[in-house]
Amino acid sequence: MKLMSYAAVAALFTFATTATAHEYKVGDLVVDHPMAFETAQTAQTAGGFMTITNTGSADDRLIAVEADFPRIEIHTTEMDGDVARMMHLEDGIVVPAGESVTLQPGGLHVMFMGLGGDPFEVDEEVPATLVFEEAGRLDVIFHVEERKMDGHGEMDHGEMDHSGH
Ligand SMILES: [Cu+2]
Repeated sequence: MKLMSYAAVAALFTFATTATAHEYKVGDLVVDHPMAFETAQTAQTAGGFMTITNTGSADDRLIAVEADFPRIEIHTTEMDGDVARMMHLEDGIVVPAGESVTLQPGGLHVMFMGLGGDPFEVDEEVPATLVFEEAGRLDVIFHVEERKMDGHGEMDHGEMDHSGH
């Protein structure tokens, strides 16, 4: 009886989490929950976030992201006084062997550029291809989620200083 009840709980948990979490694998890499926040109608850019885990014994590197936008860059964010400044990472993001790297608001992110009047809307699915130096190409879906206005760690990319490019 006890085993069955644990199994039932596990099944419920799995069912409940698959609604929002999604995961992709290529080679030794696991990409967890690629997502973006909804944008304003006039936004020209949107940030993409996810966690990349390298289960292998060799470092890998996210070198590019491809999707149906005029331009996509990999950015990091640095504070310059009170101003969050985004920097284009020309060499991409290293994912060290046995470690995870998280792209999140206020830090590393994918920048979809040139939205051109077609904002990201809640529950929209944005297909993209992640290009890794070693593991190769991985098709993923960035799921667009509601932007929570709680003032914690959220950024309006449209108002950020891009002069670091
Ligand atoms: Cu950016």
